[in-house]
Amino acid sequence: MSDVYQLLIRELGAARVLRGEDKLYSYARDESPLGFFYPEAAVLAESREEVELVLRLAAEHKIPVTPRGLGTGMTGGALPVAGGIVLSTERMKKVKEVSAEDLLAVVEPGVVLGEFQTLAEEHGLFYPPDPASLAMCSLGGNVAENAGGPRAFKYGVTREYVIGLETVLMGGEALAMGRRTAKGVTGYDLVGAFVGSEGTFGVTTEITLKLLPKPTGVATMLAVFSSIAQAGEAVTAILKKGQRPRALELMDRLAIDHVRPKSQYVFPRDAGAVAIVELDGDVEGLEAGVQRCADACAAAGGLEVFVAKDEAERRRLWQGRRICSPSLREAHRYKVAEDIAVPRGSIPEILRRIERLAARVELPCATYGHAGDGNLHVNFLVDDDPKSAPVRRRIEAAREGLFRETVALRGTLSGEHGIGLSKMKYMTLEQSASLISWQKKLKRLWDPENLLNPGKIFP
Ligand code: 2HG
Ligand code: ZN
Repeated sequence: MSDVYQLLIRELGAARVLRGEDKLYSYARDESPLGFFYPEAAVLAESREEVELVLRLAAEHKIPVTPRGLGTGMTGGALPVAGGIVLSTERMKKVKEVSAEDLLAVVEPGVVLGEFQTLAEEHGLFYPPDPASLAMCSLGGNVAENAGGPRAFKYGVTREYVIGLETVLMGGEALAMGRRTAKGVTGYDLVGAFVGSEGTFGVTTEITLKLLPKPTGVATMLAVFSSIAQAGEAVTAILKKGQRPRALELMDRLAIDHVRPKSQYVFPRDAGAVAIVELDGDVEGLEAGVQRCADACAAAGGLEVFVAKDEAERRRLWQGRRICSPSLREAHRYKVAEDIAVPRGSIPEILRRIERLAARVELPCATYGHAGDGNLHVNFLVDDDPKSAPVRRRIEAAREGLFRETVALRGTLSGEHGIGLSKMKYMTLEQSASLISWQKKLKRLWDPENLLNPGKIFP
């Protein structure tokens, strides 16, 4: 087996075939709380040909391979649980094309999302998906996880923007799929199937992304409530009014209080909950939309509404929202972060059930997230080491309880973070045995020996 690593070192150089615990430290973890899984080596590929080489050798020698973007995943999708090789595409950072005429871009998987959005905007274009980690996540990782974010409310998630993919299969065969056109129904939608497959079907080496014209106006407001229940009612009221903001987010009191120390935006004192509502479109039409959303918030019991007065204030507000997850993690080392989604109309009901559940398992719970999509980040705040059996039991009760309530409301285990390693054992709560078995068959089609990102998604 070690011959393979020697060979890779010979081909790519020792600087790109990392070995030994010290060098592998950052490839053994991700943003999940699942800890460290050390691979034998991390290979930093710089081209499709190199990805082909790694996957050919790995198949020949039956070495498991775990593809990796920038490691910001929250469910352990990039953890090399079976050892072997971590195949990182972080160095494949070329933006090959941005076309204002065809409204698309062609990129390599290692391009950082935030940098790509800025570049698109310099061309008068717009790439909507905006997970909170946008400054440090890669487009390849976004494709693997079908990443979402606040703007998914109006614009949809990553899958809606990926129109073409070049992927390398286990064994080293490269496959180009999809198109450059706005529409297309030639053959099966394999692009749709590969997006969100959590690195279990193939390794992405090139992505063709649909772009939109950049909206000319944006308005962002913050509505303050005394309770999360009222904020939830406001979300439903805005939806019922037929409003289509581009983002409709909630943060409860605990989430707000945790971001205060590092937030550039000063959240109103004593806020029990806030809703962040962002509208875009023609500047002229924005004011009326803001007013209608503000009215809906007031009718649901909103105390105050603040409209960001300029771009700088908008940015500060979003910075405050984006640091929810890291701020909670910093304060509660063992926090358990979920990302369930329920049908939009069930937001007030799931919020009530979460509150009851948190009380029952005796864990403080911070809830925030993409309420407009029914997608909530439910964070149980754990300070004691989960290695102790009573702590572990409470965490398990919280997670299972949450998933059961979610599924009872016809929701789903994951709105945007994927199943990865952390939610595998709950799959059967949501999906039938036969649906799971057909998905496993699909996986075997692309990777018969189960060498690509093994041990993920399915129990
Ligand atoms: C967000 O929306 C991210 O901030 C992370 O998806 C959420 O803490 C989390 O689970
Ligand atoms: Zn999120």
